[in-house]
Amino acid sequence: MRIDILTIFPDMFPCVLNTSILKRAQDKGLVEIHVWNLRDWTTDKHQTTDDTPYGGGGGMIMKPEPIFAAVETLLGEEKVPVILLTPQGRVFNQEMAQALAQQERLLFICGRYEGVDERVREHLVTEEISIGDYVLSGGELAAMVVVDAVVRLLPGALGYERAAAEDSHATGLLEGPHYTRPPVFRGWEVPEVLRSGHHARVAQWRRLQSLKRTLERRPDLLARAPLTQEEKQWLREQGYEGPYYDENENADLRTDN
Ligand code: 6GU
Repeated sequence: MRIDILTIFPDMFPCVLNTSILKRAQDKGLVEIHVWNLRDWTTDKHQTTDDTPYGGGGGMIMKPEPIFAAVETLLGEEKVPVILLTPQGRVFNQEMAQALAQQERLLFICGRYEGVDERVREHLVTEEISIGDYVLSGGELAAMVVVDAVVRLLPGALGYERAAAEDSHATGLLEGPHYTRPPVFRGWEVPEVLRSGHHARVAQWRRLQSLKRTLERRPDLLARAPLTQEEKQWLREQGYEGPYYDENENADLRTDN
């Protein structure tokens, strides 16, 4: 995969991109990430990337010319998703990360909070993404979040390959508790079942813990998680009335189409 990031603050990126999984994925050749300074595509002496809004009001708006010039230089005729990070975008989730991870190439434009000239959205951008319902000063942190979520899904990016499939949200449920040594810490014990070496019992216990935690903290996720009849029965016994996700009948419950 190749990822290009266009920003007026390129210095925000190296630390995040050169650490941990993102670093290893690049070192292994799974992804090539290029961060570009949008100012390099300006033509005036002051390297202006923004201007005052038509119609008045506060804030500055990102000018279209440097953004178009940069994207056209970087992509040529290649058809690549051009993703604008903006609080007005579709709220990012694990399914979107999985879809982006299938692409050969992605280009991210980091918008500043006040906005981007609408012609960029209309004629250049193919997708707009937000990372949640709060306000950031610019799209840079959001781009890093999306890039991290996508790159860790590339085959070979994680040391432990099953981890991505078992992550919170990949199963549609939150993950349950995890423990490591020591078996007793300040008198607090690791649950017996995890030390039993009985793999089937461990798997069953973990699934139940996931279900419990999701019911307590994020019952909204239960409507979108594939569950067995037994699990639905257990949830009913806990007082959860539904709705449930059904791959055939309840496709309309999904918010992603
Ligand atoms: Cl993508 N940009 C900004 N500026 N704020 C955000 C965001 C993006 N996602 C959530 N808040």
